Amino acid sequence: MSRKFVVAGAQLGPIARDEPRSSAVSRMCALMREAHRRGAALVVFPELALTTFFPRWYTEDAAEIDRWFETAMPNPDVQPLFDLARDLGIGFHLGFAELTPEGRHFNTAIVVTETGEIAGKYRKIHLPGHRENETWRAFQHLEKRYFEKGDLGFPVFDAFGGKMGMCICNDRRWPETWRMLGLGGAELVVLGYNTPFHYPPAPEHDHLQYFHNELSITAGCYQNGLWAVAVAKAGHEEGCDLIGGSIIVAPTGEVLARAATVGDEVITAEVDLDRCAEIRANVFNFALHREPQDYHLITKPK
Ligand code: ING
Repeated sequence: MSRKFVVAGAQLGPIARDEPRSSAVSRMCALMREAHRRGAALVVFPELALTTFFPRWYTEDAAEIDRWFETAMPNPDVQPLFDLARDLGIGFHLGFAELTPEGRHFNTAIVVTETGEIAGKYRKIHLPGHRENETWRAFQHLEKRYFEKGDLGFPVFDAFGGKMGMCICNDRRWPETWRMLGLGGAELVVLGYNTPFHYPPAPEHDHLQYFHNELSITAGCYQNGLWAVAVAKAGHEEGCDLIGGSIIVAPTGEVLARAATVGDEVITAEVDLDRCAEIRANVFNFALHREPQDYHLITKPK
């Protein structure tokens, strides 16, 4: 049985600080309809897709921070997205800020199948940025302050006829992320990102942000023989320019689709999960060629 299907990336343009979740959700519903019109079985939304990228601001007010988090998933704000997905028979990936009943804060993503079940959940492990207010920066990047490190590992789960995995934004820059998912048997990895064009610690690299985005994802796909759909929250958001560059990448590392704007935009490509074998049975046949006994430095604790 063929394991070919169309996937869509639904890139989001800026979400304003005072933009209600209902507005972001209706924008995502419009993108989901367009993805469905193009025959997609799965549509991928960005990281933290319900609100503006709030880690760009410093606050010590716990109530203000918690305002950006979801205490249940689904919840009344996102229910229209779940309902539309079930009506259209399409699955989706959604990134959001998760506040657990125990009061723990995570940068989280889920994959929901066409029947509306949550098939997979991931909590971001590589949290970039800093903890304290660093006033020398044009904007803050306080993910280490507002989120805990994810505690679910890198799950690989059954969905859409294959093995799926997730990561989130900065995770994509770390080869260990992709190898963990590859070793876990993932055939398709979906992820969202919010990546500022300006990187305050090394502004001389600003012009390389799109290159580093593609370099990280295409390498991850090729070196682990898997597909990826990577989707941006993009555009000039509350004074901060976020890169677009959403892409769909094949196990060969080839980019099959790329966003052309920094706004709301759907990109699509047909994935064939059986094509992972071209890589996994040959150049990156882990059983035959990989030598973990020589890699001890890679997994040495800090
Ligand atoms: N954003 C950025 C990312 O990893 C960053 C942070 C930007 C790190 C540029 C290094 C260079 O894409 C998130 N949300 O992780």
